[in-house]
Amino acid sequence: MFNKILIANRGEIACRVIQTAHRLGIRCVAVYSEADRHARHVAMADEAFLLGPAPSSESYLRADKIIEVAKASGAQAIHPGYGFLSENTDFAKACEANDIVFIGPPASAIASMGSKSAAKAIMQDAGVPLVPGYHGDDQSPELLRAEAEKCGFPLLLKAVAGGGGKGMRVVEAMSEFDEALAAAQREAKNAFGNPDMLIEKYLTQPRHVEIQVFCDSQGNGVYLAERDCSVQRRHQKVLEEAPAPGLSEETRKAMGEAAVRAAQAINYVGAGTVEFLYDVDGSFYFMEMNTRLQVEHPVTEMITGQDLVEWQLRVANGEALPLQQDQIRLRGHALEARIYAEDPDNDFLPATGTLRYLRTPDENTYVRVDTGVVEGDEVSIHYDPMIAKLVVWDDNRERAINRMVQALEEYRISGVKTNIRFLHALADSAPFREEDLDTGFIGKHEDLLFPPAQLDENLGLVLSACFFLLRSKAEQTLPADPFSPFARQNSWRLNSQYARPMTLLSDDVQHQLSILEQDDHYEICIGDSSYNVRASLEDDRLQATVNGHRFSICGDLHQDQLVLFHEGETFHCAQHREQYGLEDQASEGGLQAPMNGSVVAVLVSAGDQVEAGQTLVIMEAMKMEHSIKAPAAGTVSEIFFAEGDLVSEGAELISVDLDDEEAA
Ligand code: MV4
Repeated sequence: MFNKILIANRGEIACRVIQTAHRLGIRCVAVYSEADRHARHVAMADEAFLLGPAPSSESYLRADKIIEVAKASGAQAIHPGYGFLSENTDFAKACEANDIVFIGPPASAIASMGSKSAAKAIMQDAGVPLVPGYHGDDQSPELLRAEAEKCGFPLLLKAVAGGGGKGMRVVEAMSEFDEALAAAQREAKNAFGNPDMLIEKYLTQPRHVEIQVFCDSQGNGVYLAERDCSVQRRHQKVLEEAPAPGLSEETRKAMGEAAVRAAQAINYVGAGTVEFLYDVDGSFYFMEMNTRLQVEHPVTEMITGQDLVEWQLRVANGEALPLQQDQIRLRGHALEARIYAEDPDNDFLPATGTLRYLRTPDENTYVRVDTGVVEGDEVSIHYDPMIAKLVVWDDNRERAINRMVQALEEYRISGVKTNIRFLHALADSAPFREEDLDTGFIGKHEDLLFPPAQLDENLGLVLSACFFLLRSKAEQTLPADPFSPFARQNSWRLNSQYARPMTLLSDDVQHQLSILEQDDHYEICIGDSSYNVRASLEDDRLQATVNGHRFSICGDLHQDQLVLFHEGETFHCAQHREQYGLEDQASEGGLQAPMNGSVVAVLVSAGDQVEAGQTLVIMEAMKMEHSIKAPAAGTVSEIFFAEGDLVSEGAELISVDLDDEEAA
């Protein structure tokens, strides 16, 4: 086996490869960009080399530098992961030219799958079923019309050079054909530099079912069952599972054998995936082949009990496949949900920010988390916004879904928007549970996938108030917190009848609460509603009984901002305070942003003389304004931000030279 390999990737897949390599006693060389200096994959590796600036084109796509690092570090092989250089024929060739093993298929096999029409021709010869249609070189409009006529409607025009759904057009009738063809050709020419088209019968409700194949360099090939990846959004997989619900043993065998024929037709070596369209009537058709280890490989590992990265390493090392076809057994059902930093309520716009609070479900036989990030990491614009893959397994699909729903509820992230609630709604939806799957699933069931908040707003406010109170009580033993209600010893603590007001801001609305502490419980009033509450807080978990209803709920309190995690959803609120305390500000006169937010107003200019307590800057976070005040009299020396700027917590906003007598 290799002594040392280089992992030409980042994030969860780099970590995943390192984990198996270490188990096999192989040393790992990581590469990283400037944005990834402190990344988990770098920390896990035995050594790591800087490639360059954050953009992939200057780091993870720099084939030349990566090969140089492999040679300098003595790595015998390179694992490319997925994405980046994993399906780059030039890179595979460059490895070979430098006597480094590329842990993947031969460059020629990658190249064979580059063109859709060429791939279809190879598959036809290998006896792999194709969607009826035309994939010839003759692209004359007359011939294409005749082929369209032969194929029937609806049909699909696909760019020969396309992929991932780009350059596709559905044609419903011959009367639309000429115009659709011209448009599709124009689009394909612009996007891929090649206007050539395929014609296919359009399947209206297909499923995406793909077979995991593996081949060794002795010519053996096996399939490790299938994955159903029908739940996609804009050609982006969201939820994957294995085995495919409802697929018969015969279909699995036929599809698996077709996939192995497909791989062997291109002299494949290593891990590959053959994607099929699976039609409602049980027929299946070759779609494309991915010549890499895929993101969703863990569901296959869970149902086969095999480590596919270990298989890759063994095969790349020239060993025969670890198992023969009849030794591959399937057990139970696995699901994978891709947790993304994105905003489902804003058209799934990628989200960025700091993973301020990050808790994952406990891992065991049933639950696996593949991730490349830790709490405190930054999710940047530079790379894929996937935070983690949550993988679950159980004896059957229903149990596996229950595990998934439970695990999503235990996955808690604040600081960056995520799709966790969306995944929770999806996995728990009736049509998903009922196996009503096809590639249109998300579009068809939108009404179920964006449910209104489940936690009643008043309840959320009451629980939040408890969290604020109990956290501040817990911090009482620490140096005095001037905002703690318990700092008001005279009026609050000693007089049990004093009702303390609390202002909470949620969803842009201020809520006035009044809290009366009795001997062993609180009476909390919001408007006309009154809540009898008993509560305790241990670390980040609040146990509260509200009018007899018991909650066990976690929260992340940061400055004045609280996020409560409730059954996969989050409840956000902020405690309103009159002002930011002078005591909080740096005594030297450097005034820092107390939280992430934006600058609403800068009320002074450089050179201005200011008095103690004078408001200098107004910030806004979560729609609430905070005044930044001068800690003492002095002169403004520099202002670092302007109105409208976004600032990060801790950033210096303004500096004030304090007058001598004050500064001492
Ligand atoms: C199809 C199809 C229906 N009929 N081909 C989309 C991506 C590309 N690689 C193949 N795709 C499709 N090809 C025929 N003849 C429907 C799709 C399709 C799809 C396929 C798999 C997963 C998600 C999809 C979403 C929309 C359309």
